[in-house]
Amino acid sequence: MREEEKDPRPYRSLPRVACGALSGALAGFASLAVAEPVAAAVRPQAGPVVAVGGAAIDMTPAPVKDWAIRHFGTDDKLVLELGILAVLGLLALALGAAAVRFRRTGAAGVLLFGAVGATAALGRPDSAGPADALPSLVGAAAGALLLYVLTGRLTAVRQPEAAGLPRRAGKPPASGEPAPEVGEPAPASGEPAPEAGEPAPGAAREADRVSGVGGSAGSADGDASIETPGWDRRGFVIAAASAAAASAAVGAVGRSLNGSRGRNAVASRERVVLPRPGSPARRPPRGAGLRVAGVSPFVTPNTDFYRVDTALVVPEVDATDWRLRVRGKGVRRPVTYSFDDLLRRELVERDITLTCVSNEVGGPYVGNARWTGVRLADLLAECGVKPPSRGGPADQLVSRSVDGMTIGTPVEDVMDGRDALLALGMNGEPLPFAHGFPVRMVVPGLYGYVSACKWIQELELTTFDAYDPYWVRRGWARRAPVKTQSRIDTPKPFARPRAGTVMVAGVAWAQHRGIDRVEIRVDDGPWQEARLAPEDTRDTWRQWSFPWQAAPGTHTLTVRATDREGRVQTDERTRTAPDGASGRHSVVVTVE
Ligand SMILES: Nc1nc2c(c(=O)[nH]1)N[C@H]1C(S)=C(S)[C@@H](COP(=O)(O)O)O[C@H]1N2
Ligand SMILES: [Mo]
Repeated sequence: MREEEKDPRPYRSLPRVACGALSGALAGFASLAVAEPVAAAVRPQAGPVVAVGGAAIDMTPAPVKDWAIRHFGTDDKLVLELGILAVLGLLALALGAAAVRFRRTGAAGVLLFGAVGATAALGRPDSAGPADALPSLVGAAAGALLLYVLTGRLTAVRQPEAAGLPRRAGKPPASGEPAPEVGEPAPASGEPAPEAGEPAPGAAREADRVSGVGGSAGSADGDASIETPGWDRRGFVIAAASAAAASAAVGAVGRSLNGSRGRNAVASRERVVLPRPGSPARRPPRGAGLRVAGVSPFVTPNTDFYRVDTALVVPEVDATDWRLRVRGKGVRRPVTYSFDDLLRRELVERDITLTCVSNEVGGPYVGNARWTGVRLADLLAECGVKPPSRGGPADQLVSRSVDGMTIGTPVEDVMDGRDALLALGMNGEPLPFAHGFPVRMVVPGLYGYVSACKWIQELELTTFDAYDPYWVRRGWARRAPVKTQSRIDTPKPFARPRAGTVMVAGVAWAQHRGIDRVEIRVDDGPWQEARLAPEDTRDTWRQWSFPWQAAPGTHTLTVRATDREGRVQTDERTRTAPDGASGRHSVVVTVE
């Protein structure tokens, strides 16, 4: 108390500003909460945070995105979403604090945020039309109204009949009764609750008027004859608490509506029974998976398979009403396929290793799975499509996903006899949602961003001249065959193995060309041949191992692969952009 007596003004003016800030936070919360059920009715992806997050992802320059992927991995989206909420929260607090003084401006500010959200939603590539603006707009309208009402409580000046009231009390006049607000919740985080008997907090002017009478704990009586315009603390707390409760309820309803949408998709996935493939995968040769501890398993389990995409919310598509359209140059007439149409075709099953162009040398964005699907080349041929080498007018196949991703693949590659698939299954189960349920593309030999469209819904035949898909517009190469690469899985960097025989092992890949040899170098020594596990297909990675007679000391192990076209993995280090990292993986270990 003593401190406040010294200079009461800043402290006295605080609680009201804090309540303003709290109003701002509540208005933000209400906006997002009200947007939930509206988004559930319109489209979950049209929700403000998802839309703004999606726009942020799209506007992020490639190097920053690469950095984010590197540092946060698959958590990059969570980090982004939390970041957006944190920024929104801070802005809401500031807006609320300002709204104590400028009530209309505060409310207008909330509407402005709504406009930003709506603009982001309308600008999303998967936007379904003007309705996408509704979640942000309706939410912001609710938030603006709430802020206006709450700050109204803060500014409500007690008119003459208030004279004689205990200064902050919402209670009937009672002479000398201690102000009842002692037990009230603190108005905002960390704000000390004003103590009983303090003068009514308020704008500096009001504080001036009452400053002579307060300041001593427990003496709430003051001079009842002074007119003390105050604000209705009790009314504010009640209004704020009800608003918070109502927002939480509305938000919860919205969430559950969204959830039920998802449940239909989940149910549709559970109903899928993949028929036996007419063309099963060849059984991998014995020994394709080495028995060496620490090496990546030959088949990557679905739960461990890397995931790279721009989707803030994994699309949950109901297979029952999923359709794939095929249209564009050289397509006789546009054709639409349902999920059942695909299931009725001959299914092929193939082991194919998928790699991301954002994979650093030695990085984790590579996995090998057994995919079940239909032959993409056959389906295109049925629609009248011819590859450029046979006179077809389209050289680029653009796949579009339900979330607006566009991916461009050379028509020639898709139709040159390789196992380009519209995949429905991954390692014996329907595609997991995160990996593209109900249908995705997989094309051996090409990085995922130019071949592996998940949640696919359209195939458009066009040309590389006429159209640049999503990543190409962001500076990545139009065409991107996978570079020959190898990785040391064991020992791990900075491991401390015992001297003697140390098993060095890992994987090497050069999809669609095949791996011919893998060599290991210890420090600056000669390249030594590693033992290669038998090849499954040239579209899959190969494991390799090398029994190293390790002498004590710190050593650098380096690996290089040579593909079937005789190309040795280059030593020249490049970044991932624009067409995949090159260079050799090495690991430093200390032998004890
Ligand atoms: N719809 C959609 N499909 C997509 C992407 C995406 O962002 N959206 N990313 C692509 C990239 S860059 C890669 S490497 C692969 C990754 O597939 P996975 O997540 O199943 O491993 O999906 C491709 N398909
Ligand atoms: Mo990728």
